[in-house]
Amino acid sequence: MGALLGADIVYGDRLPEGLELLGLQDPDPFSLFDKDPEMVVRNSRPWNLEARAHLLDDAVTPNKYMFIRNNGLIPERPDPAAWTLTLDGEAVRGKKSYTLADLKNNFRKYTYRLTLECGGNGRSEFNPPASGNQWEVGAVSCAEWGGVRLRDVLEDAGYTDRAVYVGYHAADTHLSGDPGKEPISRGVPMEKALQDETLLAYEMNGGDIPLAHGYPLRLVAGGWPASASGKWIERLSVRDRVHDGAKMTGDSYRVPCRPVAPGTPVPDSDMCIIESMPVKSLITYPKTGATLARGRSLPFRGHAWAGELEVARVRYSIDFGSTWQDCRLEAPANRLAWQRFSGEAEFPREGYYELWAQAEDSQGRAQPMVLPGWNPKGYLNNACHRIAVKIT
Ligand SMILES: Nc1nc2c(c(=O)[nH]1)N[C@H]1C(S)=C(S)[C@@H](COP(=O)(O)O)O[C@H]1N2
Ligand SMILES: [Mo]
Repeated sequence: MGALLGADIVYGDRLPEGLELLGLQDPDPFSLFDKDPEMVVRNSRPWNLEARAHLLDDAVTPNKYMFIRNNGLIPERPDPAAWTLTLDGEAVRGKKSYTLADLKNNFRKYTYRLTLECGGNGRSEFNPPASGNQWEVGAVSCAEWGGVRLRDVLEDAGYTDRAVYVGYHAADTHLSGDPGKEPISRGVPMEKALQDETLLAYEMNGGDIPLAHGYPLRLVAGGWPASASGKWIERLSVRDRVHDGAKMTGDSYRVPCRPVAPGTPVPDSDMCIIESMPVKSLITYPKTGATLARGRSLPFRGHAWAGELEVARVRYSIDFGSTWQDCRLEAPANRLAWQRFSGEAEFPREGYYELWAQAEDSQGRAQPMVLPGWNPKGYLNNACHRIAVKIT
């Protein structure tokens, strides 16, 4: 440790067990993870960072603006030549392992833009407050992921008709340091695992996946809570039951199957696993607080997404939701990619305004204007996004 610090640790023998030296903690997560300094750090152990709305303006989110969500400690940079992926579980036909080279050479490569939103994005608004990272709006991204179809690998290994769920096991370590405990081990039902767009990705935005985002191999299940998209994947278990790994049970990534009054205790049997994420949108230009001279119209834009569904329309309001007008809405680059919306707002006179956006999915469900259904861990806040605008 002294070598790392470049100095002798004079009272090193008296250091209480488990205490980390301040000098070994990286004070600058932005350079550590190649993130823009405008990103917001929500936690340093484990590392959790989110974007601000205006940083998410790109159609394809670059690494520097991608949120990071970790439940445990990021593994040391793995040796890609030594990395293997093993398929096992009650419903696999034959246990089988693949090297990264096997995956790259023996399977067709697919590239998709996939929206990943943390199930807890927007948690900070819940009342009574929910514990966990106090995400505002920026725990969402739409990067371009390249890799093999999970389906192709599952079919290569073979699975029986008892297959129900694919659970992941990864190389990150539990905060306690206990090697017997996994920080998180979630997954997806077979139906989602077999979708065309569900990838075992080895590339992000045309290069290697950055370490914090799952290098060298991660699952990407777009449109579902991003916790289903395991990073640093070493093992996939084809289960004959709903996967019961860490954070699959209790209040983790589960919500009351039917709405409850805020603060109500919910019996375990009434909690359901979050699957497709609800419709949502974000105004990414201009930045909140924009000022504009009277008589000019304000061009604005953003992205909208709707889990497994397409976004059918996006509307905007400048009068606190009393009246709405349609935005332009583009088709997604591919299924499960977010969609660009845009418009020009006209303001009748000088003063303070808010620009609100509201998206509606292809089944006619629209974003609520205020906080939706309370749940113990503060998931699925898809309330309308607003920005402040001043006309001078
Ligand atoms: N192995 C592993 N995979 C993981 C996690 C984790 O802690 N460990 N966090 C999950 C959660 S909760 C989210 S929201 C996404 C975040 O992905 P990102 O950090 O690449 O943005 O990764 C998911 N995959
Ligand atoms: Mo998450």
